[in-house]
Amino acid sequence: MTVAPTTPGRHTQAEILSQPQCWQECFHSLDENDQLGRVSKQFPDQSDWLFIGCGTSYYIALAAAASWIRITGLRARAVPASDLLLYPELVLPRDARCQPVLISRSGHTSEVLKAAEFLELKENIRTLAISCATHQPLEEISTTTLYLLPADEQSTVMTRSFTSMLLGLQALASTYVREEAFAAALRQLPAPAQRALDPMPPRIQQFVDAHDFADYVFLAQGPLFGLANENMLKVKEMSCSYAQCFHTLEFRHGPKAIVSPETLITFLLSESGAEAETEVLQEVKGLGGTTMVVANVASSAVREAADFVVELRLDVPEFARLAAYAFPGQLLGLYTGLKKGQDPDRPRNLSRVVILNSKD
Ligand code: F1P
Repeated sequence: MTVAPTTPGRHTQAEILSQPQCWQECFHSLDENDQLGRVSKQFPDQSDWLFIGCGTSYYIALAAAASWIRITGLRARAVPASDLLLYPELVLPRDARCQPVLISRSGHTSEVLKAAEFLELKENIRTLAISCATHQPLEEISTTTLYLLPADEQSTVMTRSFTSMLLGLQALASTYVREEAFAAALRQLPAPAQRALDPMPPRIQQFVDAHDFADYVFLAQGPLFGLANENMLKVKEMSCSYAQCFHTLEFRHGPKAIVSPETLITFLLSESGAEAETEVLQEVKGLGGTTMVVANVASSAVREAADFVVELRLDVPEFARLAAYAFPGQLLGLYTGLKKGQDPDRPRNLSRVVILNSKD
């Protein structure tokens, strides 16, 4: 029987465009059986949080740690699972107990499983996991698992699972400190996020079709640095393009040497750091770079220095906007991959889950 050829990128595109609706379903799933209340009671009064993941899930950890500090006022850090395994003394505080959170869409990534076993069995630390899949090894090892099942993808590349698990952890943080206003802002996101997303696909596809970029740079500071890394990874995974990521102001200290019209430099502009970040944007434009800006609202100075502007226009607290900053990079990677004749549903060299041989 011949299998009908699927349209390249069909699944990935559908999953990208489903995000606002998916978020709605995830919040409903979290609230209907009070998953967040149950977890916050199970891990009370922890003071030092450690978010752990691999690949895209490590970038969730970066954004979740920044969110946790802002929402709860507690200490929080993010590490790739590999660092915990290879350098535990650099990661685990000697004098205090931390609360680990293991992030894994599949619940099956070998390094995350090894990290969970190390923490639970060797360090005797109770762990919280967050995943988009059930009946996977991680839930057997971790003490408790937060499930975001509507966010799972058919695709290899993580898109809605990234934004949904980030929102789920932000919602958990607001539950801990009873930040009702922030919790409500997150749950109101789907509708305005849909309005922000709707015009993006045709605009970004047109921008991609009108340019041939040699490589890509993503820049951001603070809570958006994890998002810049994720945007960078989407372009790499879906289009096999060379993409890098730096803190915005760090770009001046050497990496600026690569600025040219063939390099697309994307700025994820924050609200708190907008003035300083816009100065770097203006410098890059002055050097002849091609610039793209993702901002909640673009100032006139930004519009003057940007070749392409994506505005989110989300009337929510700054940290509640983080997930939506993933949309442009996801679409840029999708349309760039399609333009290069690739199939983002089957990214080169990648597997949906990284499972290592037991000897590793
Ligand atoms: C993490 C991950 C993804 C990557 C690819 C392979 O998976 O490394 O970041 O894009 O899909 O798996 P998980 O631990 O979140 O399932």
